[in-house]
Amino acid sequence: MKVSWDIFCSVVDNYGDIGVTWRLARQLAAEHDLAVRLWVDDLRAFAPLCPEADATASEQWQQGVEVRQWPQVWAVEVADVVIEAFGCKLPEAYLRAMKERVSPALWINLEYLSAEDWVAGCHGLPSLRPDGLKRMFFFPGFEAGTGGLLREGDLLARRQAFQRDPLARQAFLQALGVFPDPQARLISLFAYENTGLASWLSALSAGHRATHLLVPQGRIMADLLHWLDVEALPPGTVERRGTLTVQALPFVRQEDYDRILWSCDFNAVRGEDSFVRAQWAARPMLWHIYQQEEDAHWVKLKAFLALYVNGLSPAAAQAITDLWLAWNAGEDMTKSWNDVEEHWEQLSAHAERWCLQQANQADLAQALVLFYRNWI
Ligand code: TRH
Repeated sequence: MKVSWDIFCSVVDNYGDIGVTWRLARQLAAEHDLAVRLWVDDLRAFAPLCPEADATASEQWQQGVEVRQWPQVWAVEVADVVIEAFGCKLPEAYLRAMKERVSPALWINLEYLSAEDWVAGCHGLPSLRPDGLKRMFFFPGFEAGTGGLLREGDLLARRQAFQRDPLARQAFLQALGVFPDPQARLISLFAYENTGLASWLSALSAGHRATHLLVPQGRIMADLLHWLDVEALPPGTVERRGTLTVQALPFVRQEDYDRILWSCDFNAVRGEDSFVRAQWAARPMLWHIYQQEEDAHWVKLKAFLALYVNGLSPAAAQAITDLWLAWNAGEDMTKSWNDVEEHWEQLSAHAERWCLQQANQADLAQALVLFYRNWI
């Protein structure tokens, strides 16, 4: 019999919680031959990532994963491994069933990704609860001693094959309705609301290089419309300002979002999952971090930058750091964008190097499976 895994996802906002857990669930089922159930409390966030999904179904099978809506009444058998994603709080009835289980289940709290240096020290630590249950803390991360990053076994090979094949890229973009000028640089933009956007778009539109900007539907749209001075930009629509072409895209399935990242020369991403996928795309990028209370996100942003710029010249490191800090503060991007353009080649080579360096770590699904094997 297959080892059974239950993954619990509570959708707080946006797509990160479901994005990460859906990706993990698929990989565990596909690459580790596990029986995986993904429990989601709000399936409306799932359907855009997986358009075959039925947002109203209490149970459905998608890509080898049993996807379940959190029910009103819990009467299910506890799995061998229980993943509580991002501290989402397991249902009381499920916890009671865990206490009654004859052989204990491994209970893992999968934490948010952070590059802070305390992460390796806390990764894998247990916490004993007053009710006798034990919960293990599992931290994704960028350095040895952490749980690593989500990365499917064949991801890099698929990405490299796609990037080496201009016809595959062209066919993919055409199917999306994207026909960039052959010399144009392609940039994707997935971000939260940002007051710095106008200055970046102005710098792009006044640039000496043509840029084709792809913007999937999302929270940045209002700032984009404001700068363009248009009322709406339905998916597919193209607007031109100076050397900048702006094109709205639909929100695409998760697999196709990867291909967008692979197709672009530069990717602006946000949150957690798109941030990791942009690193596997191996192109220079700009991260809009998810804002936290009391500005806790700044520490995380700077911790990642400190790792990421390793190996860049001081000037290139400063340029990319300034760009990321300006973006996340919603400040003027003109100077930092021009500085980044000066180091374009170096930043591009660095992105590939960073990707390969990160791929030396065991991936997160593999690390979880190993963690379970060592635990039993
Ligand atoms: O949506 P997000 O802002 O999610 C955030 C973060 O995860 C944050 O840490 C968390 O606390 C908060 O949610 C609750 O960004 P993220 O993590 O990049 O998730 C977006 C997902 O959407 C990712 O899996 C990629 C996917 N996606 C598509 O599938 N198609 C698309 O067209 C786009 C733009 C994204």
